[in-house]
Amino acid sequence: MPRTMLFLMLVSYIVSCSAQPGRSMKGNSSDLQSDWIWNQLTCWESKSEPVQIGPINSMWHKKGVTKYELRGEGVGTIFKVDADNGNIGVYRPLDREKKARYNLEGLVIDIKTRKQMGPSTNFSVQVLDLNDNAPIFTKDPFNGTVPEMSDRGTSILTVSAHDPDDPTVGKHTNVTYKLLNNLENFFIEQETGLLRVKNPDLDRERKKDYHIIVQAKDMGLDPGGMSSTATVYISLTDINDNAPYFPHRQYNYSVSEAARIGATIGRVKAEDLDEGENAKILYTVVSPNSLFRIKTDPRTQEGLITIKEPLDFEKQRLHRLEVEAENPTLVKGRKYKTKTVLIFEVLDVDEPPLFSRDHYTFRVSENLPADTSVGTVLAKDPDQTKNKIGYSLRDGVNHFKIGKDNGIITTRMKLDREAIAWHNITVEAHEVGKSNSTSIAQVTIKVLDKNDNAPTLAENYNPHVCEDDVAGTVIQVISAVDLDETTPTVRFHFSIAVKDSNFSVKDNGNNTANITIKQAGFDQNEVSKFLVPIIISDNGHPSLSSNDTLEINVCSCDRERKPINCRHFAPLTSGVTVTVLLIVFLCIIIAIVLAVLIVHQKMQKKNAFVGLVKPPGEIREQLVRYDEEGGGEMDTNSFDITVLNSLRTNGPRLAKAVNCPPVYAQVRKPNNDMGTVVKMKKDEADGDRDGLPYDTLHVYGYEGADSVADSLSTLDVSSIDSEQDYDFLNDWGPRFHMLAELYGSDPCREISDY
Ligand SMILES: *[C@@H]1O[C@H](CO)[C@@H](O)[C@H](O)[C@H]1NC(C)=O
Ligand SMILES: *[C@@H]1O[C@H](CO)[C@@H](O)[C@H](O)[C@H]1NC(C)=O
Ligand SMILES: *[C@@H]1O[C@H](CO)[C@@H](O)[C@H](O)[C@H]1NC(C)=O
Ligand SMILES: *[C@@H]1O[C@H](CO)[C@@H](O)[C@H](O)[C@H]1NC(C)=O
Ligand SMILES: [Ca+2]
Ligand SMILES: [Ca+2]
Repeated sequence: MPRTMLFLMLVSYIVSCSAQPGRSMKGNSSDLQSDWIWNQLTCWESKSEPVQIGPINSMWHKKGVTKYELRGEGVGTIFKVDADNGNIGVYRPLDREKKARYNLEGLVIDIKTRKQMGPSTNFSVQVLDLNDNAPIFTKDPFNGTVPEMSDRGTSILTVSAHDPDDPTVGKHTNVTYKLLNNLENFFIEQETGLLRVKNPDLDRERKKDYHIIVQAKDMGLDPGGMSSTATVYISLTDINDNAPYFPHRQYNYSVSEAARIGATIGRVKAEDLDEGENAKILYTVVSPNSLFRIKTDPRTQEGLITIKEPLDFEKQRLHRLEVEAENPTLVKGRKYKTKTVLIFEVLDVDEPPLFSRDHYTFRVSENLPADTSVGTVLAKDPDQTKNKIGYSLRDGVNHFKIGKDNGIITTRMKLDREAIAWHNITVEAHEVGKSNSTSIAQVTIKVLDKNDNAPTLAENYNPHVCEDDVAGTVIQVISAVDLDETTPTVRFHFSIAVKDSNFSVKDNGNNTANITIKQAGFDQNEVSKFLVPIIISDNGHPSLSSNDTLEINVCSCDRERKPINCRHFAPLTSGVTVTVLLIVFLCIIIAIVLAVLIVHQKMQKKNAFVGLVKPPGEIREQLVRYDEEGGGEMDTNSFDITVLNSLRTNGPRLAKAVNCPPVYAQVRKPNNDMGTVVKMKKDEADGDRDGLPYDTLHVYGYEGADSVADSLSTLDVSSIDSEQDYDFLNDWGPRFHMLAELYGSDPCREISDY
């Protein structure tokens, strides 16, 4: 038995594909029952032709009766077993890097019964490594940066490669690195793959990008082995190692003198070989007291030159400007400045004429004859050509003209200060022979006053004297106005034109005067009005004066000198006040109301208002008053006059008067007691200027016998007999004209009837 085993082992060694003795000779006798005998089975990868890797043997095998069979991965394709002797063959190339070990099962099968004989055995086939893989770089390409001018040995980056072969076998995965180009600038540590700078003078401004090929090889430093390459891109980063410089010593510019303040009039550029932050440039003007400014255009790093003050060709034609440029950051640890000169040539621009002043103010007296000189304006051509200047007026040509060549403004007519006190005109200057270059100036001409207007009364005075005024009473304070300029020194003097025994004019010395009564005892029945001529003069040189006449009415007055009755009243002239108009208006309203009342009553049937009289609660107060009418027609005997007298002495409280001109003046007076009463009431009414025209009904209320109009009470009116009863309205004056027309008959016929 041991002899057989030794033999089998020898056979196994011979048929193994292993070329390395001792590796596969490991005996396996773990199977205590010794049912199976086999050696460790191994196979080299990548064998292209079939190989036998060794037998498996079982006690149960009987030649011709049983056969060997395999189960497991790759059985039938990769692995096949000889049915008689148990030899295992490999029929396909293996790849250790894909699968390093195959697990298989060996069996013994009875050929006839196809039954398994004895136990099976598990065994494995191990794939042996060959160096069939080159190292693989982890990246391709590698990118790295390093500042320019870096010292020798400055590390840039580490490349690395991985070898998939079996690291336990030889130097199959022992990778080393080397550079295939750029050996003068860079080197690589062969074991670690760390790439470093070799040349310390790498200059970004000369060459920025480097393209390096790096090789990775296995088998260590031994010759041979497998290799691969990768690319490394190295980019140099900038350091500030270049100072800016101006390509030229001098730059020339032309600039119009019309250039606006703040406008860019030129650009200058200092070059800097660096980039980004290191190429930023700061410009400064170094010429003293310059009217130029320079600043950096952040986009282009150019210097933009602007002006602080306007350029003037006529003043200075050339400007020299020294400019410095520098990096704001240090250049290789130091400050460097560079300088250049900019020359600006100012170009002439045709400028419009320039007035000696923006605004002229002249003074001229009014009333001077035409062609009086007012003043002179002056304009000049600011350009070198010094063109002749022509003048014209833009407005004010009605009153003024201007000398085309000399700018002298003269009047075209007499000026009237009282019409236009200020003339604001515009003068235009243009260069002769050119239409497009004009400029203007404002001219204000003040017209000086002359005393050419006499003073007049300030208003239409309407004074009156009262019959019981005493001597010395001031009946009116008058003042005056003057169209001429009224300065504080202007004085008006008042005097009476014809010496008068009744009135005097006393000048108060403050541009007013008092009209005073000299002697008392006026009676309007004697003289109803006075005309007092007054002279008003001013203190101009020469003095001017005017004649005015004051109309003074004589009136009977109450205790406060309020006129009650004046024979003469100022006619309604232009001096009619609003109050008077209002009163007239009220009178008309009353008349209309009255008319409406009458018409209304006329339309009532008699029996309709008979009923009205009796139930007093339903009658308005006005109607009750009508009911109080006095004795009525022919009832004079029973009429008590004292009642009326008491009413009279109780004052104007009841005597509400129409504040109208003497409308009752023409009423024909009945010649009995009632006539007296009515006259009295009428006088009261006439005299009471403040009263409202409420008295009408009162008068009606006391109408007595022989009334021409009969009772005016509307309660008594019948539509038949009232036809002719309103003729007296014609006599009531113009205020009742409308009523008279409505209800009266022809006044002339009526008068002839009396
Ligand atoms: C590396 O650099 C190359 C060339 O400069 C470029 O095409 C590539 O995109 C870069 N790769 C990376 C990962 O930056
Ligand atoms: C003219 O100018 C004067 C002074 O500037 C001014 O007081 C006056 O109101 C002006 N008159 C007119 C009509 O513009
Ligand atoms: C003028 O009249 C006013 C009152 O109306 C009086 O105060 C003044 O003293 C009078 N002037 C003279 C000079 O009498
Ligand atoms: C002054 O008034 C009286 C009446 O009061 C009159 O007779 C006389 O003519 C008047 N004198 C003058 C100058 O009007
Ligand atoms: Ca640089
Ligand atoms: Ca720089």
